[in-house]
Amino acid sequence: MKTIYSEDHRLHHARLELIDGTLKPAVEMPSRADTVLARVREVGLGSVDTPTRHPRTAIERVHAPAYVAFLEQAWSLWTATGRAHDALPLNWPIRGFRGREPEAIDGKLSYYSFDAGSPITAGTWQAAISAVDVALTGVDVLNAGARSVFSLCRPPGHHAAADYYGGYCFLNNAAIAAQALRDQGAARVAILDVDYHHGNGTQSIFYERSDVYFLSIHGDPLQEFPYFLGYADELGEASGQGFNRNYPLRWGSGFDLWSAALKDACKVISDYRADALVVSLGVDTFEKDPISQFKLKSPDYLEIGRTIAALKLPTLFAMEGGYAVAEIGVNAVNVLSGFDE
Ligand code: Q9C
Ligand code: ZN
Repeated sequence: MKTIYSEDHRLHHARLELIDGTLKPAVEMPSRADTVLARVREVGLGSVDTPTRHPRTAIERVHAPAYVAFLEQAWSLWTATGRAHDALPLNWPIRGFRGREPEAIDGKLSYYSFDAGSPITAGTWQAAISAVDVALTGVDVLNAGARSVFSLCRPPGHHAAADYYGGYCFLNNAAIAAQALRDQGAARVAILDVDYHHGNGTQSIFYERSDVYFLSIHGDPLQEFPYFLGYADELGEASGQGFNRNYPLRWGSGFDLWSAALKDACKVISDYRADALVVSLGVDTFEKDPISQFKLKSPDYLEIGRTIAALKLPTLFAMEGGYAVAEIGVNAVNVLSGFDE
C-alpha cells in the first residue's frame, strides 16, 4: 500500500509537556514518524508520496472556523506577550463557570483545550494542516481506486473535537478524512479507533450522526486519559443513536481481551454495510509503551491488520499515538503488512 508522508511534521516539536505533576520532555516527538517511515521503507510496503494541498473548507467541514482561526493565530498571540517558549494552558472552566471566550491568549488557550499536555509551538499550525493534507491525499488515493492507503499523520488527531484540542491533537485528521469520503460519495463511513486512548474528539464530532459510525477500543476512562468520555454506554444521540460503540478495557489487558473487542467491532462495521473504513491507527497498546497499560506484543499487530482486511473495505489508515519510539515502526507497519497479506 502507498504511504502519504510530509516532512512538515517536524515543524511541531514540543519541548515539554505537563505529565505526572511535572514538566517532562514531550513524548509526542518527531522521531516517532521517522521510525515509522524507516520501517515502511525497510519492508518495502509501497511508494512514499508527498501530500497535495487541500482547501481549508475540508477542515471546516469538521472544525469550527473560529477554532481553526485560533489555532492559526495562537503562536503569534502568545509571542506578542513576550514569551518565546511553547504555549500551555493553565486552568479550565469547571461546573458553574462561564463558557465565554476570553480576549487574553492565556484564556483562549484554556477555552480551546482540555489538557496541559499539548503544547502549541511556532510550527504547530503548519504541521497540523500538513497532517490534514496527508489524510486528505489518502482519501484521494482511495477515490482513485486503491484498496488501502497509509496516511502517516503527525501530529495525531483523534482527541481533537470540532472546537478544542488536547491529547497531543489539534486537527482531527481521521474525522476530516471520513467527512471527505462522505462528501465525495461514500454513503456510510466507519471509523475504527484502535489507539490506546479513547478517540473522544472523533466520537464527539459524529455523535449525532448515522452516516459515520465511530468505534473505539481503549483504556477504561475510569482509569485512563481522557477520563471523561469513552464509556460503553455512549451509543450516540439523536440521529446518531446506535451509531457509536466503545470498548473500554482495564489496565493490563492483553491481546485475548483486545482481539475479542476487535472482532465484535468488525462484526458491527460489517452489519453497518460501510462503504469505506478509516482506521485511527495508534500503537500505544504495545506492552512497552511508556504512557500506556495494555500488553499487546509486536506479532499481535499483524493479526490486527489481517482482521481488518477481512472486512474487504476501502481502508485509510491514519497514524495516531504510539510512544515506544524504538518499536512504533515495527508495530504500525505490522498492521499494514498484515492487511496486505
Ligand atoms: N498518564 C494520543 O495517543 N497524557 N494521545 C496522558 C498519562 C495524554 C495521548 C497521561 C495522552 C494523550 C494521540
Ligand atoms: Zn493514544
